[in-house]
Amino acid sequence: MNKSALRSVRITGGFWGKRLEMNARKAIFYQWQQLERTRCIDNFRIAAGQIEGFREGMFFADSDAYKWLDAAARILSAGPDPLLERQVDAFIALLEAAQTDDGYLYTYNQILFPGQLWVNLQLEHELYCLGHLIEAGVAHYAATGETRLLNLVRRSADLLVRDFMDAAPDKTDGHEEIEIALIRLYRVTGDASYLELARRWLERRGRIRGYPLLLLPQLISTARRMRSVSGRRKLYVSQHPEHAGFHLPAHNTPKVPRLTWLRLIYDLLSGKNFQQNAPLRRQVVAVGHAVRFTYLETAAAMLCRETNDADLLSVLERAWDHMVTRHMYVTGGLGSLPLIEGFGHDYELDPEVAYAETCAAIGSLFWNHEMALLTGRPRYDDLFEWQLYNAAGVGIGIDGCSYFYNNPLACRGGISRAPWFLVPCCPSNLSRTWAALGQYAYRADADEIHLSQYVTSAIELDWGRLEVDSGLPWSGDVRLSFDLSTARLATLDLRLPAWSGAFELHLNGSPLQPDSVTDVASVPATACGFAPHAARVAAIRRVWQPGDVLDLTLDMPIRLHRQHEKVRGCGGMDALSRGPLVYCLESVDNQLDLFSVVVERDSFKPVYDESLLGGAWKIEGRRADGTKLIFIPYMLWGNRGPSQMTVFFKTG
Ligand code: FUB
Ligand code: ZN
Repeated sequence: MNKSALRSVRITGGFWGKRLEMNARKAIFYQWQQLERTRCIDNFRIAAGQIEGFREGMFFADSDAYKWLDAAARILSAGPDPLLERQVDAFIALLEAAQTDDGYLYTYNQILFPGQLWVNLQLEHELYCLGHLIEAGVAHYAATGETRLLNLVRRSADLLVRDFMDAAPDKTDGHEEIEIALIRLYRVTGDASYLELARRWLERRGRIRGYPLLLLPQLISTARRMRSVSGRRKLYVSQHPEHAGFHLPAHNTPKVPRLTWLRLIYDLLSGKNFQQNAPLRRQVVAVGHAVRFTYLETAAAMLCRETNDADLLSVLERAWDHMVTRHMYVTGGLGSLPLIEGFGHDYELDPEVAYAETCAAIGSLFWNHEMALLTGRPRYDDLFEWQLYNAAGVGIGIDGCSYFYNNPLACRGGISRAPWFLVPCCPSNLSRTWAALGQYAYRADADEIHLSQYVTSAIELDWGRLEVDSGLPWSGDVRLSFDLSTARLATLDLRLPAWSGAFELHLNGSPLQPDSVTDVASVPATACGFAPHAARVAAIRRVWQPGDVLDLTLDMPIRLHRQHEKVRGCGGMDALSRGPLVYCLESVDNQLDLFSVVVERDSFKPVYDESLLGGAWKIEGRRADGTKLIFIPYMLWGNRGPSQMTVFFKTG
C-alpha cells in the first residue's frame, strides 16, 4: 500500500468497545494504584531526591511504569480524561526530575549504584527499560502533540546514540525492546541516527564470540549486586521499622517440570534465551525466551519495512512458520517452559506446563502486525486476531483488576488470577496494546482499504468515513456503512478468517459477489491444529456511493482442532473453537473429572447465556451417557474463583 489514507480510527462499541471502556475507565487507574502500592513510582521520587526511602522491586521495575505511561497516553488519544491527564503530567514531571542531564534514567543504578551505567547488559535490562520509556514518549506525542515527554525520551535516545553507535557486539541488551522503540522514535522524529542504531543493534546480535565467557561474569555480578541490595535493604529496615511491613507481591506460580533448571542453564549459556546464539539472518527458528524472541522479530520486521530488505523478510517468514507450526499452542500461546519463559523442543506443548506468558502473545501481535504491513498476507492478521482474543485476551480478568502471567491450557488447581505480581510486566503491556487496537485494525491508501480486524469502529479516511459494526467474536455479522460526500472508486479488502467457512456479501440488501478471493496455496499441518495460513481475502472494487451499506456474513462453524500425536500431554486430543474463540471446560460449570471426558463428536451446540460473565456464547456438548458439558471461551476462565480447567478433551 502507498501513503496511508487513514486519518483516525475510533472503537465505537461492540465487544471491544466494552473492553476498551473497562481498560480506560478502570484497569489503567487500578494499575497506577498497584504501581504506587508496590512503590514502583516512589523509586522515581527517590531518584529525583524528592523523598527518602529504599528502592523496591526488580531491577527492571521502571519498565512497568513506562508501559503504564504508554497505555495512558494511548487511552488519551481516544479522548480527553482530565484525571488521567493529570496523572500522566505529574508522572512526566517526576521523570524530568529523575532523569540526569545526559539523559540517563534507570532507578536501580541511580539509587543503589550511583555513577554506574550500562552494567551487565545481558541481564539487567537498562536498554529494555529505556525502550519502554521511549515508546511512552512516542505514544504521548502522538496522543497530545506535546513534545515534553518526547524531548525527555530523545535525551535518553541521544545518550544511547553517543554511547552505543560504535560499540562492540557484546554491548547489546539481553532483552530486545530498545530496537522497536528506536525505530518508532525515528518514525516520528525523522532522526536517522535512531534507525541506524536500531539497525546496528539488530545486526550485532548473535555475533559475540564465546558468549558464556561474557554471560558468566554478568550472572555472577548481577547476583552479587542483588545480594548487596538485599543486605542493604535488611539494614535499612532495621533502621526504619516503619518499612518492615512492606512486602512485594508474590511471583507467578507456574508448574515447573523436572530438569527445567538444567535446561535454563543451557538456554542461558548457549545464548539462546537472549537470541544471542546466532546472527539475526540465521535466526530461522523460534528460540529462547518467548517475549525476547517476538520483540526481536518485531524489530526486525520494522527494520524490513524501512529498508525493503527481502533477505531479512524471508528469514522472518521462515521463523514465523516454524513457530506457528511447531511451537504454538492452540490458543496462540507461546512459550512451553517456565524459568526459560520460552520455547522448548519442537511439539513440546504440554498443556499443564504451558508458560504462554501474556507478554509473549502481545509480542506476537506486534510481529504479526508488522508482517501484515510488509506482505499484505491475511495469515498474519488472522493470527493477530486469534491471539488477541485467546492467548493475550486471557491475561486480564473481566473486572480489569486481576491478571494471569503464565497461561496454562490445563490446570488442576493452584493457578488463579492475581491482583498483581512481583514482576507485573503483563498488565500494562496488555492495556497499552488494547488501547492501540484501532491502529492495528485497518490499512488504507488513496483507493484501497483493507479490513485486517473486525471491530466496531468509525474510520476517518482522506476520502471519506466508514462505519464498521462487528458482531465478532459472538457472531460473524459485519456491517460496513459508507459515509461518503461523493461517489468513490475504491477497492475494499475483506479478510476471510481461517475459522470461517462460507461467507456471504450483500450490498444494500442485494447479494454481491467479490471481484476476487485469494487462493490458499497450502495449509501446513500444525502441532496445535490451528493454521492461520488458511486465511483469505475477498476484494471488491467498485464505485462506492454515499450511503452504501455492505453486509458481510462470516460463517462461524464449530471447529475441532486435533493435537498432533507428537504433542506431549494432549497428542490426539481435540480443542474446540467457534469464530475466533477457543473454548475450554472449567470446573465451575462441570462438576466432574474434566481430564477424562469423552465428548460425543456431533453433540456440540452454541448457546447464548446472558448470565455467563456478562453475557457470552457457550458451547454445550454431551458425553455418551448424556451428561451435558459446558464449554466457555478460554479467555473467560479463572474469573469465578479458584478452578480447574482444560482446553483439551477426547471425542467419541
Ligand atoms: O524480563 C522482562 C520481562 O519480565 C520479560 O519480558 C517477562 O518474561 C518477565 O520475565
Ligand atoms: Zn509479561
